[in-house]
Amino acid sequence: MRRVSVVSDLHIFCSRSMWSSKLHGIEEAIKISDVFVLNGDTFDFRWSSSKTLHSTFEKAIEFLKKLSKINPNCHIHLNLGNHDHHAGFCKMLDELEKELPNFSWHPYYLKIGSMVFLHGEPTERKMTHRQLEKYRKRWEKKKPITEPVINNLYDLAIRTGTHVVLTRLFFTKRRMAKNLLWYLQNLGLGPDTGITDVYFGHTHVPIANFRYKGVSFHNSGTAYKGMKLNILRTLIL
Ligand SMILES: [Mn+2]
Repeated sequence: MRRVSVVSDLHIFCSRSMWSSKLHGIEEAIKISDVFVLNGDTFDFRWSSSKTLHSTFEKAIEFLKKLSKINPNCHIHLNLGNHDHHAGFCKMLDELEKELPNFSWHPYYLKIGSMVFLHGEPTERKMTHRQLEKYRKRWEKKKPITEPVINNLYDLAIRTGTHVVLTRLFFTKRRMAKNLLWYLQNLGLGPDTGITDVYFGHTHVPIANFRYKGVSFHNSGTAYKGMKLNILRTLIL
């Protein structure tokens, strides 16, 4: 029996993220877990205010090193999302994986037993894995946003709750579950292969145990200001 904790969308380096106030909870979870999954958009290289991307990557690597030292018996898995999938960063993660025995990274998904962990862009629409790869490539080419106007508009949307309202309208639970299953089916990880649980993020709205076609869906929310972040816990046989 392995104890698993999952968290997603910390958006570290983005000024809207309250990740540092969640750090204590994360550390405590690592202490009592055998597996800890960072489920995508852990780092935000698009909204980062640092001068160079490389210095941001280095800070991210330091953060991961610190987490992995908290409990050597806890394996840290980093799944990437659209905000932290970057070729330069991937190279550094390869090196880190060689250096740390209790750290692994996965560009798209992680499967442990009957559970699948993925960031969750395919919640948006029916997406094949090939389409997801293209989607990530487009994100990688996007320049960091430095224009204060756009940043302020986004801040306003978060503050007034518009972000949550729009997300709930657009991403109904059933629609998200349906799209995720379609993607997993395409990957060869459909419910017929024995998958029981899907952990995802990306949409920023927490979901606990939403059942659809025999599979349970879970979303841990986000560390964005004014929004909810749950560190999800489960057991794997
Ligand atoms: Mn995302």
